[in-house]
Amino acid sequence: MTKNKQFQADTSNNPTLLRQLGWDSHFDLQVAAANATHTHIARVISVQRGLFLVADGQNEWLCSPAGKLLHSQTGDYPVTGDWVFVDDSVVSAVIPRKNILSRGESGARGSRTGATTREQAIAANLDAVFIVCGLDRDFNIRRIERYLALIYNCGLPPVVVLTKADLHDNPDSFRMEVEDIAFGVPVVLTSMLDDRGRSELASHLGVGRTIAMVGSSGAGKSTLANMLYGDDIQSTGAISSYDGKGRHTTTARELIRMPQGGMLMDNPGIREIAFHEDGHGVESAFAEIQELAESCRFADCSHQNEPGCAVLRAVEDGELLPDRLESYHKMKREMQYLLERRTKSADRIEKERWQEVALLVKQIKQRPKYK
Ligand SMILES: Nc1nc2c(ncn2[C@@H]2O[C@H](COP(=O)(O)OP(=O)(O)OP(=O)(O)O)[C@@H](O)[C@H]2O)c(=O)[nH]1
Ligand SMILES: [Mg+2]
Ligand SMILES: [Zn+2]
Repeated sequence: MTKNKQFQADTSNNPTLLRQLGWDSHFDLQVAAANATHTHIARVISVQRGLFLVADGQNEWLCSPAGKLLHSQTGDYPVTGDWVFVDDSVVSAVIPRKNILSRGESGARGSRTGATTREQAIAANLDAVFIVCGLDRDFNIRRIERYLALIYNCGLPPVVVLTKADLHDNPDSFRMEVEDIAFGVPVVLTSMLDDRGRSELASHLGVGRTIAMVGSSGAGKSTLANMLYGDDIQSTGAISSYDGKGRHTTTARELIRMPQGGMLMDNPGIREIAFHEDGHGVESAFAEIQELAESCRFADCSHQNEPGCAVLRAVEDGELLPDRLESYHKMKREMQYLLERRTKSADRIEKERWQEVALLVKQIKQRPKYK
């Protein structure tokens, strides 16, 4: 089969193979709406130096982005997990996503260029996210809280995976600590030494499912991928004994096709966690505070110093940890900041638009009239 023949007609897509890579009826509808019958469909399984490694269930090949994608400012630049239209070896468009996991806005980064937006996106079209945290110095309950809020914000179901359980005699205490802040979220203990947690995690995979892993460098994501796969397919790194922080071992994001069916995405460590401006991730992540708040005297209680605040009372009574409330306030403030920033920039855009219109009107008025 020649290269051209292979990639030109839509009939060359095998629907069964696409479904194994995660294709479902949502995308059928998107394609029908796009009215694009003569393009090949593939999934981005990794992004490497501006090139996309794509797969259609039969082949894997590298593609470059079409010019119009490079200059797009609307955030529809392909990320790992995206379904794309490809013409030969050029990705021409992204099929509208079901969801996107992104790092959110990071206040410190300033510039709102396309490149910045791209950098924030981690993965598209997911069914669940594993929050991977090592039971060594990596363990940090406040960080897990932030990941939970981030993932809820994206509308995705989280699973907390506590790796390196072999380092403790009683790892269950960590599991319970996490369960206390992550209501109804599965918390799974794993260890590469005895495969515990393996079958429970494998049950989240399955044909058509896509799961991404997030967590700091050295948390044990690649080790987990290997354990679930049943073979060493991802390279792992040793932790430097000096600071307990892993070196960045996995540098290219990659969707791995799992023997259980489904795809697992091994991410490089996300060191920074920030938020989207929209969504109710904080509320979902702090469900118990939300519930207490219903008993506050004032409906708009900020739980800081108001009389009749049920949340503050719960802290006094020892039912709610002060750290937990502080964490809630901190995330709320961050959200507020992002919201304000967005409103401000929207105002500025509006202002600039009117300036343009005014200029245009002026030019029209000045134009000599020909009769
Ligand atoms: N004792 C113990 N060590 C583990 C376990 N899982 C991972 N490790 C070790 O932790 C280190 C980091 O593991 P990786 O799987 O490479 O971590 P990663 O999250 O993929 O890191 P990046 O690719 O840098 O994001 C390696 O030295 C592993 O051997 C475990 O269950 N028990
Ligand atoms: Mg890794
Ligand atoms: Zn209150």
